[in-house]
Amino acid sequence: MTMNELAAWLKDQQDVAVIGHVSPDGDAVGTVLAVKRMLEKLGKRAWGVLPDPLPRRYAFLPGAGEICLPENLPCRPQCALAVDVSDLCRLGSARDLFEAALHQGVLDHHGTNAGFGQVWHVEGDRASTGEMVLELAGELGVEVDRDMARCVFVALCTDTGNFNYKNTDGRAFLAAAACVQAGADVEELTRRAFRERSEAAIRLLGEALSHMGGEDGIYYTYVDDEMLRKTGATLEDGSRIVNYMNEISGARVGLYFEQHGEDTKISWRSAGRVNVAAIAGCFGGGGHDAAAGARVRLPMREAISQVLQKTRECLKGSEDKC
Ligand SMILES: [Mn+2]
Repeated sequence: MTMNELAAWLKDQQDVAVIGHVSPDGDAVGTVLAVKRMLEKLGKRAWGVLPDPLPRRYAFLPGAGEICLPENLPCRPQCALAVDVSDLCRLGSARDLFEAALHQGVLDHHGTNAGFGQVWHVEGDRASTGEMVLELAGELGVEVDRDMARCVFVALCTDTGNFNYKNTDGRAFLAAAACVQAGADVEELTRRAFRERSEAAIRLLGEALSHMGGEDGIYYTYVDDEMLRKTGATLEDGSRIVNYMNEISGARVGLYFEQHGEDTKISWRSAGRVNVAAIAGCFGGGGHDAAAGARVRLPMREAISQVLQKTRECLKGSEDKC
């Protein structure tokens, strides 16, 4: 359905759980918060729900303290709206909540989103869900206040790589301008959400960089339990290390591996032409052309070896096509 129809559908709802995706990023958190606030302004009851704990770096955003895990919701809202969620699996532990809702809607920008729930508005060519949420506000007739603008600005920054990625088009900048005009404080928001790190996080970065490997345009590094113990850092502190692998001259794909008990979590970043979502898909994951992830039930060493091999094969394949 169109944005206008989704807005009309939302206006008919009374109580809404606004749900983001597993491993929530700034686009998920920012849009959950902004949409929740919009619905409240319309006199509805709304809850912000994330299937995984809120990353600390977004805890300063207005309303973040009220976000809850599905199991902590005080009631079962009749309506569930998934934002920035590309498919049912990405709802993780919030999937039951979504599926049990009488009314189920989706607002998203992932090209791979084929639609789920009962109603959806998906625009695969939009850089972020944040951008779409500004339009939703317009359709709902809600004025974007400073708190919403701050949340949406962080959403825009996250999915455009602070307006660096290829998806950064004129619409992304127009959305950013609207946020700034509505009071988004660029320096403070970007510092707190993206630049500030704990000392332990910087030490962890040092550990990871000293263990990097790679050749032929594929660079990788990893974080294991031993590094976390040594530095006192948490896995969350490693979330941006992958970008360094992608900044190496000549890099085509940057990779980052994390140990999660028996699982290994993998992050891909593409420096340009390579569609890493397709590679992540081979391991049951997904994402965008330039940034993707997957989680596999393999020890890290084995995961690194399999993923490097597959990534090499895919690069070879994409060269053949060029
Ligand atoms: Mn997004």
